[in-house]
Amino acid sequence: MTKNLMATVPSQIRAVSGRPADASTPMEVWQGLSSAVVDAIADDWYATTRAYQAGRMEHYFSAEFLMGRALLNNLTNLGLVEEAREAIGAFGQNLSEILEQEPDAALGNGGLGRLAACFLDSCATLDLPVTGYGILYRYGLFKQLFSDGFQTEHPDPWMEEGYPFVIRREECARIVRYNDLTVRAVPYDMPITGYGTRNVGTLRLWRAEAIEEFDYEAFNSQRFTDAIVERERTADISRVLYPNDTTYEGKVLRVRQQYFFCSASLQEIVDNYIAHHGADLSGFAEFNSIQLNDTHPVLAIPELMRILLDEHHLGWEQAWEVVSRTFAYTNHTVLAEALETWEISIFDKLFPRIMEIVREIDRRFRDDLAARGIDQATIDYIAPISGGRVHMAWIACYASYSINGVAALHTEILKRDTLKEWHAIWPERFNNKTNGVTPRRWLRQCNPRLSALLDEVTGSDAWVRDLSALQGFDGAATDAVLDRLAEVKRANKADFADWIKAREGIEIDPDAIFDVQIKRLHEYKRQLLNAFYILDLYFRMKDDPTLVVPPRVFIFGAKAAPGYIRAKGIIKLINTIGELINNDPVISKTLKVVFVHNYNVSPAEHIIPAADVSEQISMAGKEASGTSNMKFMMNGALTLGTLDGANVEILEAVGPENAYIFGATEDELPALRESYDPAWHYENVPGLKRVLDALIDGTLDDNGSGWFADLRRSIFEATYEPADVYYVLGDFAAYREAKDRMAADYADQRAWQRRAWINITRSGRFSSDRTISDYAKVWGISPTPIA
Ligand code: CR1
Repeated sequence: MTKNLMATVPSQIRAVSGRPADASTPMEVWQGLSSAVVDAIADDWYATTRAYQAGRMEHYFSAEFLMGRALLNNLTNLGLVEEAREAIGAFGQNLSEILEQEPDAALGNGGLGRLAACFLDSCATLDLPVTGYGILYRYGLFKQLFSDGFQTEHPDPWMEEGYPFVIRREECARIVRYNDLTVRAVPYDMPITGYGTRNVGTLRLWRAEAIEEFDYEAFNSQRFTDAIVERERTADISRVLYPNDTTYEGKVLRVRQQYFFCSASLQEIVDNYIAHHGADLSGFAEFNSIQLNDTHPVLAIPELMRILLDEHHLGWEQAWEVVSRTFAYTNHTVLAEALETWEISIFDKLFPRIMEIVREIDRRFRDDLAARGIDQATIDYIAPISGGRVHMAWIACYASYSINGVAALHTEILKRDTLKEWHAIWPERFNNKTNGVTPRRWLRQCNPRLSALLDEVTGSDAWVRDLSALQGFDGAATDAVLDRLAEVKRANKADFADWIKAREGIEIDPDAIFDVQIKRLHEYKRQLLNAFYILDLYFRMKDDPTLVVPPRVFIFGAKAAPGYIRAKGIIKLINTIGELINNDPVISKTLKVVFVHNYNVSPAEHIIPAADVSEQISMAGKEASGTSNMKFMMNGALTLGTLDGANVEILEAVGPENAYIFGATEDELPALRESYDPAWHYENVPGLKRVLDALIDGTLDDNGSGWFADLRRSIFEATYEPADVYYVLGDFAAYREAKDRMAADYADQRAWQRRAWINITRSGRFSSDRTISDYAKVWGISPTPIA
């Protein structure tokens, strides 16, 4: 059982700091309290690991786990928040301040990585035998600062000061071999607690280390640099997360990373199988299944083939039979850039044997499909090797027993479009798993006021483990409850205003509408559309000072991939519009623009509980699911969005009267595009001319970068893609109408609160517990509680 923190915390802090708890720094208090939490769960963690190893297990392979902070999450799950507060309060420390000491474990880019983190939380809560496998990046996603409104990137050495929530398991180290390099993979395990259970799951993150610390010979003979070169080349493998979810750089290193964690993880899984079920690996898939989170871990497929063929001497057919019953693949995007392919030369250089296996998979694939009567053009298109490149998604589709998309619409697009050739041959492999988010972090933990209200209204905290239970309280929205809901939101907004003042130096009015768009910066997500609206509203107010405009704060948070100049241009544009508006003595009384720098998991925990409006405005068909839309809904914000990704299902859940849906739909777009002329919209749609001209007429200053003119060109000129490829001007009028209407509707606070309530009570199907229960069926695993 969990230990008494009152007793353990002071000694843990002393052990960390080497001085009395009341003389320790806040960072040391965080370290000590965190160690006390690890101490409290250690026995249960060990018991859970043992219990899982013997049965059927699911292994979640992902290059990204965007975990965020761990301490409060663990305290929340273990029901120890108050006890921790007291334990450190006893020597004058304040829990909220201590929690702020913790760095975010930003081992992911965005939605894909955060989804993996939510999934682990749900697996733990549901007592499911699932382990996550990834890389212990020394540098997480870059830290973002703004300089003159431009994004600058800075390293994020998140573990530098020590991090009690990962434990090095020296004894479980593995050797990973490349043609030109052999390295040690040392696992660091992170405990994953669940809510209302003693089970503690594991995230295993591999760190690359040199076989020998350094070449002593070289060092002794005064060749100091030579001595450490090899060590650094090895450390490169787990040095940095690729700060990019669309196009890739540093290809060889990236492929090395992918192979690194796949190989180490598989070695361990195979050895565990042998330890529990004997040396005959033909039964491997009875006890193991591996989920491939996008294409980044697809090298696990040829690597498992290699292990089975070369180390355990199975025949090809037998090995392939095992492999094709082991893997399942999730696709997370329809953007062509993200279907990874690699030059054959990279594989030849790094691991010729893996390449040989891929060639054999390709050869047999071609025979297999020819025998099925598939035409040669199709075979050439979806073969594992084509055009001198290895196609990771095609290998995944061929080897996997299950292929899924992440929202109903996305899965339909995969079947109809992105993966249609595969669907035609193996329709039974395809299934949908609409994403979800954990209500522990994204409601219980980040919104204690709303949580308390839900406990009160529902009579218990059962909703934290079963969010769908809230649906039964649709009708509980009496005036008294709605008054409370309004108080909760108002208090959250006031807290957020304080946080923003301290963090960004901007004052905002808690009574204004908080209208939020937080997500990676990408053209398809259309932050530009939002920016155009704001600028247009500014001009409308300038032109007509009598115009009645509800007070609003437009809040953004977004990182752009460092090489994605156009995305960086949009950041600069929003910051420049913000400067214009926030410094205008009249307009700033009604409007403010806030760009939260270095957006990450923990800022999201401050922003989401305070939001009124959730901007989900991607061009229809492009956002595979979205997950912030779910977090906002759970916290009582209304969706302003297109019929894209999971918005479609949110709309289904809440009904059209409780969301604002606008714009061209995915099935309308092809026809609309045929006759689409951005220039016509520019001339004829109210507001657009002024906004687009402001990009080049001196109204907005891009500091000579030329980036605003480039944004304008992207709207009018076809380059390697059609003009305004994301239909920003096409949807502008509908967006403006919906957003104006929404702002006007806000005035009727009672009606607004009622709709917010419905959003909260209907959010049950967007709990990652529901998603994971669906996956558990595909995985063939069942709850394995230790208590
Ligand atoms: C999608 O863009 C989705 C997450 C999680 C992202 C987003 O819509 O919610 O995955 N895809 O499924 C991605 O990052 C590389 O692809």
